[in-house]
Amino acid sequence: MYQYVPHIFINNEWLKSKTGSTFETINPATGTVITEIQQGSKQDIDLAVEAAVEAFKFGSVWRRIDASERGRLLNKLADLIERDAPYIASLETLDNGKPYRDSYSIDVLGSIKVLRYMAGWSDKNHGRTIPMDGPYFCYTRHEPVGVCGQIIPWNFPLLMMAWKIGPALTTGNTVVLKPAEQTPLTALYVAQLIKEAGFPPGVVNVVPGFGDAGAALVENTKVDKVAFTGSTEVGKKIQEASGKFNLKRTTLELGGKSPNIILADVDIEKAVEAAHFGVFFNQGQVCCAGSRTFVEDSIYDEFVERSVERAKKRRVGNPFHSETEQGPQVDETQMNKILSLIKDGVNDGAKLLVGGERHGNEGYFVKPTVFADVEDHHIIAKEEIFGPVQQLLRFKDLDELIERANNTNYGLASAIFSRDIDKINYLVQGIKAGTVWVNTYNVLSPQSPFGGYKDSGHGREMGQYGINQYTEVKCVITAIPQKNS
Ligand code: TXE
Repeated sequence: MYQYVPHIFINNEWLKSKTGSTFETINPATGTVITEIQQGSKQDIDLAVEAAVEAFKFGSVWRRIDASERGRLLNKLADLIERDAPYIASLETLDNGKPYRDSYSIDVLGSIKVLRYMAGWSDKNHGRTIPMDGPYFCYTRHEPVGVCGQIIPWNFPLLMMAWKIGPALTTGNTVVLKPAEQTPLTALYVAQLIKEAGFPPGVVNVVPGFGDAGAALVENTKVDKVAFTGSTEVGKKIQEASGKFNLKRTTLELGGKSPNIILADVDIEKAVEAAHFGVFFNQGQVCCAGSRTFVEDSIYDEFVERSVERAKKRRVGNPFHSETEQGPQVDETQMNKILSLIKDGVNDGAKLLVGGERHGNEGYFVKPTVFADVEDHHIIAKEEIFGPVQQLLRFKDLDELIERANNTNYGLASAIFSRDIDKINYLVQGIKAGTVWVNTYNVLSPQSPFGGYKDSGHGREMGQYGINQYTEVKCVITAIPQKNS
């Protein structure tokens, strides 16, 4: 069953890198090397793009198959991932460090759901006939955009692959995907399954590598669209380069500093648990993490006390143990970034109540950390920490709160916890973010759109909104001898 090699996947074949370079992928729970990966760079990316161009050529096998057949292939891929689910989940935990129970139930099962949802769209994304003025027959075709460059991060390696290839393939595009350098293993495993499912050569190509390979993909003029999930810093570079060489379509899903608003009327126990999950899930490495928790003045002290108690109980350790809630951060760089931001929090005068340091001295673990008395101007209230660090801020007035919640360059997600429907609706309209959760957090599904306002990016992924980002609308106008209604 397990045939894949950690090479570059082009035209359904495994290739060594043109430069001969390799890189190591590390187990973040121990700091030890898992294996060596062939390192793709510009030459490999260009070769992969050629394969994707060829597969997308007018009259190619892929262009001529029935739309329903694209759906069947995606369903087959989902079935193969399901068949190998325990293996893939283990690979994800080994490479990324997330608890196995999350890898299995969220990343692997979630990816299967996304692929099946997207498969269902293959023969349903139809155009329209339009009653235009004059003696004409007018209709639209929803055509694939073409060759899609897809660059994904390390926090949900498999799931991000599914979010990217699912909508691209169901609508008939071809793909060159670059996984993150920290976590290439599951994408390469799934590449093997793509071949086994029966996708024609060149339809999906996977090139592991670093930022230079990503940049080469964005700069290649034969690429029609780039879909990126990652930092806002790199997102801005991608947007710029996408307009510089040819005018590529872009969808960007970037960072966040999402407000999670807790009003005084809540069931405090449930709200504490939800806010804890909202920021600590996935070691805090979540773009939509509730990393600014605004708590109403009258319950603030109790909320702080209970949040600290909850953080103390968080089970940190070996991600393969079934009781573990929190594994290591993805790598040493991320761990050090988090520890440095914690220092900034202390220096700015926020109150560090628990955690604040490395957990153990093997691997890249950070203790669950809670800060109280955080103020809007503190660095930890402004920068994306991407770690297990909770910021508790106090508020008194709703109008002032809306202004404070929106006082950020980001606009990815937000949440409101309350039983007061009028206050909830008021806040829903005031907050600038792509998602507002009400009395829940981190709930995502293949049917509902996800994406950001402002510097959190543009475009939406998943749902029908996500499908639309992978098609061009062609308007066909044909003269007819006579018009009849
Ligand atoms: O991100 P990068 P990094 C945030 C989070 C994290 C920070 C840095 O705050 O601490 O970003 O993480 C590829 N052209 N998020 O450095 O660099 C890279 O190889 C094209 C939020 O890992 O943005 C990888 O495949 N591609 C986020 C991908 O971009 C380039 C998830 C993401 O890496 C490139 C991850 C370039 N010039 C980090 N440079 C989220 N939105 O969920 C790098 N890459």
